Amino acid sequence: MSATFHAMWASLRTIGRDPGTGGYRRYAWTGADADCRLWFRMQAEARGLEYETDRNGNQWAWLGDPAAGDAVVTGSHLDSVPDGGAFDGPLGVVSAFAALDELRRRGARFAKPLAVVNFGDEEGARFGLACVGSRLTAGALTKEQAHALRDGDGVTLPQAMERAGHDPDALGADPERLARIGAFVELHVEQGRALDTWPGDGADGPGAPVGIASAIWPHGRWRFDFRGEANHAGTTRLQDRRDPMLSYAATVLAAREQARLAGALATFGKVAVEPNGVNAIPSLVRGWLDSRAPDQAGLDAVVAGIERAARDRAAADGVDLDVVRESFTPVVEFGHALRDELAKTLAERADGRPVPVLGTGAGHDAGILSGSVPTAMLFVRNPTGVSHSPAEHAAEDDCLAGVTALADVLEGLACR
Ligand code: HGY
Ligand code: MN
Ligand code: MN
Repeated sequence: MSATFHAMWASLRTIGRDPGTGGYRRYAWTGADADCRLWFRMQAEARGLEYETDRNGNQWAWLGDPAAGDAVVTGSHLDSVPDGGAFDGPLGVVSAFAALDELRRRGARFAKPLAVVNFGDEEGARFGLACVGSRLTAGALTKEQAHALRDGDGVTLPQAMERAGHDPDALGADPERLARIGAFVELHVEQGRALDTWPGDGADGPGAPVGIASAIWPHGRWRFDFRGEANHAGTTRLQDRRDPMLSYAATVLAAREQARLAGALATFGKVAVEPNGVNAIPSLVRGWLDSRAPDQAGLDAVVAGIERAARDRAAADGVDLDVVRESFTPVVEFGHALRDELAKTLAERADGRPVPVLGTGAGHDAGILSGSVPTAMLFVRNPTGVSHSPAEHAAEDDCLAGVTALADVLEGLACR
């Protein structure tokens, strides 16, 4: 198993990787994305799997006839955040192929169709909306809404897709495809340290290599547009300024305080300034807020508090403010039946020791699909908890334990 895992990891590792930082830039419908897609197709065809790209640009590799229905599907995404890590997404896709290899090695007899999937544009790094491929397929995003997306250079999603050879007019819900899926299981590197610090059960010390997801926090992205008045940095008196940078800076600090008070999370990680000159007071400052909370009421309260603080400060600065929600995912509670079936399978394979069940604040395609098909997630230990960073890492033994666990649950779901 480790040989095929390593071979896949090595062949994927260099695609879209920045030689300076070691981080990844695999954005939707770019050259790096095309290279990832070619990689996926080669892995599928090397295994004799039936390869297809669906109307929304998601890639599927089938073992067995999809039309038979009740398919067991596993996979994740290959795109990244700007300067992201190697594991977020790819670990789930590589592990899916490796788990299939392992089932074949075991001589498993497949009673249902099985597929490996790569969902397109999960991170929304280029067009701002998370999980575009799975949202379109689930009908949570319309073709018209997708066509309205544009990147920071003004390129629309349809233009980018056409340049990449994919028909943007084909976009849309795919209920027939979803109706053929009996279960979707996504393996993902944990984006936190819950598994690394999981209390031991006496026989073993703390920590566990693999866990099962219970829920995903509600979360979203809001764009704050602060419009002031461009002017000369060297000649404009302080009292004469309408400086949007001040309003933005105060809002960033207010976001941190609101989140702290509410036991939630709020991050301004992306900002765009016009005209962005050292000696010019900005005319416009655009800041993107990512906020998440354990429940919807908490999220609503945090975002409302941040927006209130932003409006108060903008008014004081003589600055106009528009706030636009660009992405939102409601709370996801993974279905207990599939979750408990996975927990039972993994406990049986671990001499009865229970596998951790844990929630997360990170969004995933499994969360989007959970409204349409039975979905579950497996997490692989991340010893530092760091993610969305070149420093993201998971130990080789834990990655292989994840493949074994995924093979075990797929065997339980798809094989007789
Ligand atoms: O932002 C997220 O939670 C995920 O990485 N898309
Ligand atoms: Mn991510
Ligand atoms: Mn991810």
